[in-house]
Amino acid sequence: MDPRPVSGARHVAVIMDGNGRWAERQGLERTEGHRAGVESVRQTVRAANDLGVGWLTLYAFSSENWNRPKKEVELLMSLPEEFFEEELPEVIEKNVRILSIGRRDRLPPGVRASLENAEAQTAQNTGMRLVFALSYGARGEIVDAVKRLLRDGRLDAESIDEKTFAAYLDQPEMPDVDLLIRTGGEQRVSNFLLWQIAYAELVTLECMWPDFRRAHLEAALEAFGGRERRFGLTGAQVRGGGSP
Ligand code: V0D
Repeated sequence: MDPRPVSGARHVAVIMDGNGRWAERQGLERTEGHRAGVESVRQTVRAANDLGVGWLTLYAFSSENWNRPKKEVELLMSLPEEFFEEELPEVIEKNVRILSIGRRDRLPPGVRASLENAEAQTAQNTGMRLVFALSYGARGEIVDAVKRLLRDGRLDAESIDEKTFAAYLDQPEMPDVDLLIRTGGEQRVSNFLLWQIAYAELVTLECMWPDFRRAHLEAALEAFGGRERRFGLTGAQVRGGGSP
């Protein structure tokens, strides 16, 4: 079993929204917001690791983001390599394992290569799982899972349950999300991790992603720790002490 995190949240997922608006507000190009967002990624990865989070999943690029202006997509696609150039030594040193979800066949060869290099170099690591969602959409992930399941051809309909199905998702080992954080003020799920967020607590922040720091993560985890999760049961059932 994973060691119990200080925070109580085993899997934290983040929709890193508000980069473009952060930049436009100060008269900068949207791409400057994305660049600034990389610093928040660095700080958040460090903080999550320090706080004992077991899995951290970051929504970096959706399957719909390919429709952004060409210049913006090009800049975004330069960020994974930039990130690893600076951060991979520390990631390795801290025993963090890099993983990804999403359609990697759609990524430019250079991005794919640097991602696969990072995955390979950290494949034996046993600490925090750092998952980048790239060219990712949750409905697409579920459709891909159905395809793999059918191609596999071993399962008859009666033997499929939630557990066997989940093993065909992009990362079979990924646990359910405990805490989903969205920055940038919108209160939407935007096709991120639909299967895995079934019982997640949702924290939405007005803070734009480039302004997100360790203290925001700590506050969100604090809010999470203070909420009672009922998984469809009554409060009395969850707390125990006899049947109602
Ligand atoms: C821009 C805010 C890190 C969100 C954060 C390709 C949008 C900065 C990565 C990254 C992006 C991705 C994969 C990987 C290592 C790092 C990243 C993109 C955008 C889109 F293996 N930040 N980051 N990727 N932004």
